[in-house]
Amino acid sequence: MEMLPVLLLLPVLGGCSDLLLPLDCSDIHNQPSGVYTIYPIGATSAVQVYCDMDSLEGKWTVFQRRMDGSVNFYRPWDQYRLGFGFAAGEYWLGLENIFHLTQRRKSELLIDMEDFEGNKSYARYSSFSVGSESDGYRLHLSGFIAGGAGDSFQLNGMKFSTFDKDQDTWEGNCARSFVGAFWYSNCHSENPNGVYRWGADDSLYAIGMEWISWKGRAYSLKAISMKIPSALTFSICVSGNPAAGPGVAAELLLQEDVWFHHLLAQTPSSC
Ligand SMILES: *[C@@H]1O[C@H](CO)[C@@H](O)[C@H](O)[C@H]1NC(C)=O
Ligand SMILES: [Ca+2]
Repeated sequence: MEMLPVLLLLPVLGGCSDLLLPLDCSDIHNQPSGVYTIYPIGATSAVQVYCDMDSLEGKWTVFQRRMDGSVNFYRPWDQYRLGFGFAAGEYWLGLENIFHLTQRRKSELLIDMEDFEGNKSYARYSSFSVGSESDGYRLHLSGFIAGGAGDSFQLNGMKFSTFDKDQDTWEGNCARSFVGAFWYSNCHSENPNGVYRWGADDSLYAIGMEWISWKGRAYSLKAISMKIPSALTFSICVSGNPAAGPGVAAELLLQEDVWFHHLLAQTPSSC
């Protein structure tokens, strides 16, 4: 039964060297958590990300990360579209990259959080994707799975807003009023890209890095990161004849009747 996918794959193998490049952290094999280069939109789209290989079942591509307040997240639309920050520290991967990563495969979303006393929790969603720029990078989110933090992220269907591009459903400007950028409605119960405020502080309303179903309005988290997992994939050997030398491994994944495929950078020894 391995023959069918092989036949489907063969016509595209020649001359497609960019198929060797990792599209996301699920293509980084047998490596610890850390910074890696991925190519979410093809060979010219190199971008550094932090790959979290330790949370839950492992291999999560981190697209948003706060941990020490070292990067200013109050930024305009263009920077949220293209990304900013440092993969080893705090960063936003960019809406265009997130759009492409979540178009390629239906994805889960994991949001890990930590307070200033080392307490940790998470929220997880079984279905997450982001629409195209022409659709305002609209959020598609459903399937809440409890992880202690509660379901504050109830913004399915919202477009993304920055202070210079108001696409929220409020008459005011949520990004400007709450000093962040997000899929605001009118306006938020969580503010992962808000101001880094070092814990409990109710002197200014709702501008901190909040997740209110865990810590309420007046607490700004120590750390938060948003990440998408590896897909359900399987590997095959395309030419596994021992007399002809080592085989070439390819990864296939099937989503909504479309085969996605690329060659693996490292061929497993079983090939
Ligand atoms: C951390 O968890 C402990 C035990 O549940 C709790 O008493 C404490 O208030 C928490 N810390 C913060 C900053 O919320
Ligand atoms: Ca508005």
